[in-house]
Amino acid sequence: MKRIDQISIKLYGYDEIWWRFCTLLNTGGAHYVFNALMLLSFNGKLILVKEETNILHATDTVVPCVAFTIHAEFRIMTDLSIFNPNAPGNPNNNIFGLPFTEEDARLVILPVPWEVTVTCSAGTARAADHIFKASMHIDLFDQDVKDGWREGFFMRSADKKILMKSDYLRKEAELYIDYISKGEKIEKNLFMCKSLKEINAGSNFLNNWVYEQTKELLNRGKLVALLGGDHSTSLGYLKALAERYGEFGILQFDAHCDLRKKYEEFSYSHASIMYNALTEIPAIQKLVQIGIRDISEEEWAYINNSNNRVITYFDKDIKERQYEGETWKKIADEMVDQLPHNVYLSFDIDGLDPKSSPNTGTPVPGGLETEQVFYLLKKIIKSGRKLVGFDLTEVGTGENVWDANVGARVLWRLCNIFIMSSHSN
Ligand SMILES: [Mn+2]
Repeated sequence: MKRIDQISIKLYGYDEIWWRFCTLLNTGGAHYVFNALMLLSFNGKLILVKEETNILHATDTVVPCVAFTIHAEFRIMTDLSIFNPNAPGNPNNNIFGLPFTEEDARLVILPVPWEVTVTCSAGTARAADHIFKASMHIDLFDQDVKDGWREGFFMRSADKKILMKSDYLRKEAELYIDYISKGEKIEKNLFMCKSLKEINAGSNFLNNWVYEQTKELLNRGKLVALLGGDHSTSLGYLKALAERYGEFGILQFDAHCDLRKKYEEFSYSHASIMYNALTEIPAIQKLVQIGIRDISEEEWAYINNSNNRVITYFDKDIKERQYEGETWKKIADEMVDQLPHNVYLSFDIDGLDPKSSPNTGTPVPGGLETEQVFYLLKKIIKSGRKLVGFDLTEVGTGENVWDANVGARVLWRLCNIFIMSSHSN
């Protein structure tokens, strides 16, 4: 621990460097102080501050600064020299048993405990807690990204108020879905009208909440992963990303198109996430869907009228091409070519074969294998494209730990791939 009396600093430009410096002020990392020269290390990079030249130098980026004086106490950053990555996961640490704080972590996972509009079986609102427990059993060695975790992964705890709101509205939604599924008219029943209004207002609230949370994390320079909850939860994050990056494309692994306009009269149903994203966010240039095996007539028409904004690789077509001798490499290369430079990954776990997620909300036979998916993601990064964010949604919570185990392992690989992408672009 080193004590420094005072710090204040003003900088021009380079938000990320500025944020990193603020993080250092808040959480630590000052290593040497000699008069007006300060050496800081952060994420393995050296930041050098010199008063006399008013220059902040971080690796190869030079940022002009107007002035600074020093006045603060620094804590030492997460010290990995005392952390044994080969030991069993410590549940007193954070996700994957890692010892990082949010401030120190490069990648922050935001759980969104929400499942108001799920169709068949509920449970995914509690997936993050189950995944957290299952994540303790993961070995911290990734063959593709060996030291990715050293940059810090951190998961926030699930917001209890959001979960309570989801539970309450879910009960209303169950009654409502039961009512309309029998062909009853909503207008005839005042209670159902009121329920529908409340659910749609709740979804609006949730979308704004996710937007605010993710925007704040992005502004602090974090890599952000969203962990559902049902698939509707990512809309606010997509809006925050559009503001930050401008144009981007979505790569969606899913059994369903999620292109329904107002499914069951819910404005923000899990079955409408991609329809809503494409409608409300013009910055989304392209949607590439993979593994789809459940589609309505309305969605089929939407895709065909989308002017190639939506490209859908149906599970049936992928498999038939493979049965005819085409390789996954060839098909994956073609998928990569469809994507623009910035890519957001929306990973609905039901895109995988249901053996991987038997308790997901709306399981459908068929689907993708985990390694098939990771192979494609690595190809996207090798192509020079940039992963700007991802969500993992619809992970079920059954009586055994299988769904959470798969969810944790998929999340681990995705976090590492996200780090890999952040280095290569
Ligand atoms: Mn979905």
